[in-house]
Amino acid sequence: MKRLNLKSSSLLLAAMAWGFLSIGKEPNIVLIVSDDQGYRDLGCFGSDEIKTPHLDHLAKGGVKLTNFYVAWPACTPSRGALLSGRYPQRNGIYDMIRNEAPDYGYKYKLGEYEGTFERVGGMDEREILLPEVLAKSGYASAIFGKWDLGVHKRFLPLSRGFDDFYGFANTGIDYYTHERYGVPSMFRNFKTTTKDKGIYCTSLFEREALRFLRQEKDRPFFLYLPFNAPHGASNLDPVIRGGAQSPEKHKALYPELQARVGTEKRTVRRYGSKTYTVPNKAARRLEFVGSVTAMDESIGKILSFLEKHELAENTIVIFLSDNGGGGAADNFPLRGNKGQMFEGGIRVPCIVRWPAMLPAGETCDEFLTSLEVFPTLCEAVEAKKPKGVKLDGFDMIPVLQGKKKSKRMEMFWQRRLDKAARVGHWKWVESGRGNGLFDLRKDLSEKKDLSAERPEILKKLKDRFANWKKEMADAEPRGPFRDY
Ligand SMILES: [Ca+2]
Repeated sequence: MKRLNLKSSSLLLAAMAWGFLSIGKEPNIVLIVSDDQGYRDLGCFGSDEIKTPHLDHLAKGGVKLTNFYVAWPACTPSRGALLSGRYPQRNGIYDMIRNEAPDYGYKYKLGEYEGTFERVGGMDEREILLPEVLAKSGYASAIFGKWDLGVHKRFLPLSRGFDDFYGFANTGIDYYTHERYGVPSMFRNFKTTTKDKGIYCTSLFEREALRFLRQEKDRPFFLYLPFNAPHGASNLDPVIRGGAQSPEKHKALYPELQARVGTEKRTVRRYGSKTYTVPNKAARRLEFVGSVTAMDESIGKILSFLEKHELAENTIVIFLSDNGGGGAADNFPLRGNKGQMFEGGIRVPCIVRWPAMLPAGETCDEFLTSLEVFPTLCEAVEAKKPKGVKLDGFDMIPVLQGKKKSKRMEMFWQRRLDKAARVGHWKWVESGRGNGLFDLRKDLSEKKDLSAERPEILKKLKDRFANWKKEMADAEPRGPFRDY
């Protein structure tokens, strides 16, 4: 929304008298991120199982993006790229900030945990994040949920432009204890808190979001709401850790799954090759869908607040999953899942609603990515983009309005040794999970490898990837993984 360019105070007074001033106000921003939700884990993305009435309502009032990617197939780098507007390899967060030892059954003692990478790693302080830019335009910014970009004080949200933080700073917790493998992990601003231990965390993030909205509704606000649902619980107990956690109330909405709940034997190698009795597939899916519906209900309360206070018209609401579905998710019709370079790892459901500027009930199949979010929001609020900082995306509003084609011609991904490139409708994957050249226009499920038939296309994509790698290598190095 462009601000009205009112040149004289008399005109301003006239505008106020006519009640026009409200349309000249900067838009509010609500950025909602879910965690490991699959491409088909929303009613409006084709699921006939999962119940997401409020997200479906959001889509009806805005634009559904069906060809939208994140910059990395798992949590930390995906979020870093979203908030910096830069490729993971450019901003420095191109791997997870997490300890691997709990995967092998190791339990940290608190004092020892303090010195681990999960505790000391974080987003390079030279990176400029979205709330810092918005603050310069007078925005109040808050984050409630999963931060995932560093636990030390200098990395925490309040050191990176946010005014208000309630949530966890590492990459995953138990939904009720708020512990990460036994380590208390809930924060209020700079301090950990155990005050709400035992309360389902989605409800807590909703509570804090509504508090912030009540407090800041009369000025421009940026509410970042990265839920941890439906990510698996980071609990040492393999029975709990097997998946998401849902309140009973929301599980009761899925009688067909409930009827099939049971247990099964599973050998978990990373716990020293032991066999456990764990929840069966239906039970894991039940916790998963229940946690999504609980999150959807919380999103509904945020949307209701906006409507009740007549803020919906000029609030940009963006919803996306941080990476492809993992665990009990449903990524149909995409191949692969979280962590992988196939579409199921990187193409995610996304919805953008902004009634003042965007059409309602539309579907956009243009090639777009989460790297577009930062420049889009800067443009929407007329904030100055950070000087001298190379952003990797562009304003996508004209594309969502149906006025322009997407400027995105290519996108690249690398996770350790796994690589992928998309150039136009062609996709190349080279990974531990499989290789191939695919024509996404005809083969969205990446079933038919065309490497042998189209060597010239394969070469072109590999060349573009090499070119991108060189550009990333030439960029000013950023920590914590890269030496600088
Ligand atoms: Ca995730």
